[in-house]
Amino acid sequence: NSHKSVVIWFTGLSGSGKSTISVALEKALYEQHIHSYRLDGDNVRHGLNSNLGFSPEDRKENIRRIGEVGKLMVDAGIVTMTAFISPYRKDRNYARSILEEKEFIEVYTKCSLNECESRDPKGLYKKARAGEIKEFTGINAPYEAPAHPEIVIDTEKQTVDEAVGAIISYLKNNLYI
Ligand code: GGZ
Repeated sequence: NSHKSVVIWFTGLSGSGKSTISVALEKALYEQHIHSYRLDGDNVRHGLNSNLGFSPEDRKENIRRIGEVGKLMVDAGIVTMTAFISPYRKDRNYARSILEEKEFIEVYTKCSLNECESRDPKGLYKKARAGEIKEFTGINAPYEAPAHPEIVIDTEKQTVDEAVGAIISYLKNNLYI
């Protein structure tokens, strides 16, 4: 099916729903015969970026490389989703800057720290509170919410299906798909 290639850049706290929503979006795009690919911790932090940790410098380099890979994937004509915390506005804006204006859609999965911490799917907030993980985003490392994201999903109120519906509508309304 025809589409414009684009990077759909998810940003939000750990546990805010980036992965869950991007996995569901990937399925919805597949069902519409749109060639998409998802970059996440499993296929990037364990491979290309396995030499990087969570210091501000390493996160910056993590995001820089993901942005560059996203750019290559857009060149290859693929709808690309990235699901990383990407806590620094400057780093996200760098990723935005290397793409054309319409090739970067920032999706903020908005969720309070309180709610993310109560979800704690991997028990990481608990560990961070116990001092077992240093520089954990939201606990002892910052998260800078986007000022002007193209899409905001309130994951405390919207279901996964509603979130996917909102993103698909955005893509249709703006003639990406
Ligand atoms: C934040 C951490 C940390 C620290 C390990 N801070 O919930 P998860 O497990 O699956 O998602 C988090 C993931 C964050 O990696 P990103 O590449 O998305 O981060 S960034 O964009 O800031 O570079 C979490 C796990 O890795 N994790 N240590 N200290 N998240």
